Amino acid sequence: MNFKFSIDRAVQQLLPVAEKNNIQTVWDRFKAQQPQCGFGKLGVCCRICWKGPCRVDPFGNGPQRGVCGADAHTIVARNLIRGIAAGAASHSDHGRHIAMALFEVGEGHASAYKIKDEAKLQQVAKRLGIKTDGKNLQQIAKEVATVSLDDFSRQNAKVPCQWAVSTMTKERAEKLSNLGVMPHNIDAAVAEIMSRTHVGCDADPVNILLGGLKGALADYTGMYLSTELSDVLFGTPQPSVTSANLGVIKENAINIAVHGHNPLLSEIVCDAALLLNDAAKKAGAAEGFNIVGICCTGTEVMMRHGVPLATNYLSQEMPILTGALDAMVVDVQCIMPSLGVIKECFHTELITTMPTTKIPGATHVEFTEEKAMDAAKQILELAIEAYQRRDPKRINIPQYKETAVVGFSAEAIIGALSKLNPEDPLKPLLDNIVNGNIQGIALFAGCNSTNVVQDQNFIEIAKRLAANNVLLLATGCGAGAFSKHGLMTQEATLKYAGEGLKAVLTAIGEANGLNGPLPLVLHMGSCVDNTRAISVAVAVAQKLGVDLNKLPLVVSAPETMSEKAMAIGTCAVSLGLTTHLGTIPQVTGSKVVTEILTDKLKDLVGGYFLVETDPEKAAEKLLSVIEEKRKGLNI
Ligand code: NFS
Repeated sequence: MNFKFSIDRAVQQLLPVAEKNNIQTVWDRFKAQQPQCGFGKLGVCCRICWKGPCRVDPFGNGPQRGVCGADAHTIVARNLIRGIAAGAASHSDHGRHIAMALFEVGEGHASAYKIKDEAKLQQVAKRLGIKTDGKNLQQIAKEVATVSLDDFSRQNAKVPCQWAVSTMTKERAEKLSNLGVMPHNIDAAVAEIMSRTHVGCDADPVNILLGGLKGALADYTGMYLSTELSDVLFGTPQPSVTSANLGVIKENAINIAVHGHNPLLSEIVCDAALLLNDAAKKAGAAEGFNIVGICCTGTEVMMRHGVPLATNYLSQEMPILTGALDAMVVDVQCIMPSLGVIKECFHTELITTMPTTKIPGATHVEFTEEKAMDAAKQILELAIEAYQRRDPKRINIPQYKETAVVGFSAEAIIGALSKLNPEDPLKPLLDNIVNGNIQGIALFAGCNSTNVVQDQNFIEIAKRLAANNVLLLATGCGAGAFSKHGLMTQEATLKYAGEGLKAVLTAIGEANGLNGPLPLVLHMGSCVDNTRAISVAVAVAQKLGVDLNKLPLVVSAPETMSEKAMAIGTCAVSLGLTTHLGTIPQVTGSKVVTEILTDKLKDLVGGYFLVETDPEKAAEKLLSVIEEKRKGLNI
């Protein structure tokens, strides 16, 4: 087996197991797809109507327009923003679900849930302009949920989404409103993209891309409320020590992986596992239930409960190959349909839970807020049954696991900084940015992709930036990569951080009683939690009296692939941030679209996409952006 697919040693150990058992993994299927369609890669294939499919000849010899007359620029722009719409729909559907659950709690229903962070609820209410005097928690919860749900249903286009305008700098909100890209309704922004890209509608690539910006800001709105309302219901993450990689699966426990994105079910699975732990022991598992995470659902429970992470997106099939995973419970998004095939070769029970995400081969246990605990218990019972079928001879758990210090919500970061300066917690951060101990900040986000060696770009770029005193933040599968490879540890700080960065992380760590520095990469959560990083950036920008595009802050999505990532990236750019992509977006068939995304947007919103597939060069380019921003601030 060729090991160039992943730098994760646990994956390397299990790929031969797959081969031996005749199991196709994501990498085998990727190979079988070669050569992939060149037209699709360039974004010049249009399948929007049934006169097609049409494609434009990128070399200029063949047809330059589709049957309806759409040229490459129109086709590429339409394809891109349809992806953004899908991403925005996914994140915000997740947000709607959380908001609805909060509403139910406010109504006194959904007994499995309660408000775990009252202070956050008050703070969110205040931000949304909700008066709280004399109201009890339930009333406030209901009003916060109602105002949040208004962002999905408002028909007055003159009133912007409240979660968007209340969370960015004033200048940014004005700029985006003046450009006509501030959404007034998340669902309407998604619907607008679908309608304007229908056959015979918007053909102007610039106008189409502006629609994409609006969709990305709808995505921002949905992500922001997902994170904040999840904190209200499940608690705001605080630092804790846990571990990551397949070594977290235990031979003497009933192992259950929670996978997907929405914490509504996984939270209750964790609660139920504690309640029913004796049943697992009675079934013969000395250590009871062992819950482990995959993708962003994994990240959500990792951030709040220190649940260890089994793996990130691209290697999601591997936990089944250990022969010791008894159940995989999935909710929504980033779940490979192949799991339903692979689990047939082992004893693992694959359990779908959402009516919109069913997978052939899986057992479906429908999840509802009202009966959340019942569903969780049923899932645990299925896991116990599967455990009885486990074949000890087939167990092969790669003994790789790294310590990971996680849980760096914005509140946790400000809390840690306040130990240095209780009156003005941001001051130590700003002082160290100004004096150059910290040159800048990089937020790593996004997925893994078969287009690159798994995790490699993340690790290489991060090490390079850290050596150059860039403070590193991470979310989503990027954070998964760093946790699996030991970069969320104090040791990594001592080993890889430049002197200035090391001094700052040590000062903060010591002030917080950690007997050493903060970890090299701060885990800020799942992909919707990119908004946690934005909230810190907005606070810093406001304190400096500048807009976000002036900050020495860059975003890097070096292994990105999903439509959600397209939406997040475009959202970061719309907020004014330089955003690196390490995989080539499917837009290069249009010179116009490519130029807008990588250059012209800079004039319009301050942010732009920086595409660089070579990790070393990418790090260099990100460092020059940071340097340029520092110059702009005269520091
Ligand atoms: Ni983000 Fe999370 Fe991972 Fe990519 Fe998928 S799990 S929401 S989309 S693959 S980072």
